[in-house]
Amino acid sequence: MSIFSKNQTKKVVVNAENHGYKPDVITFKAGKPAQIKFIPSDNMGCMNEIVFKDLGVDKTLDDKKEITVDIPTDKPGTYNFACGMDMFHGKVVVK
Ligand SMILES: [Cu+2]
Repeated sequence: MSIFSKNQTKKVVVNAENHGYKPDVITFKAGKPAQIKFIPSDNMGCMNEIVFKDLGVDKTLDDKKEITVDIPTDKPGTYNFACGMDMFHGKVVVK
C-alpha cells in the first residue's frame, strides 16, 4: 500500500494543569485525510470544551472519552483551536 493513501492521525493530550494542549501545534500534509484525537486527562476544567471557530466545531470531552476532529486538508491553511473560555490555545497547520 502506498504511504500516500494513509490517513494522518495525531493525538493531543488536554490538561489544564499542564499549560493546556500537548502538543499545541499540530502539522499535517495537505491532500491526505487528517484527524486529531483529543485525549482528556484528570485535570480538565473549562478545557472539556474544544472549539475550532473556523471549522464550526464545538465539542465536549465528556466522561474522559477522547474525541476526534476531522481537519480539512484540501488546501494549506492554519486552524486555531481553544478551550470553551478562549484561554488555552493551539493551532493546526496544513502545509
Ligand atoms: Cu479555558
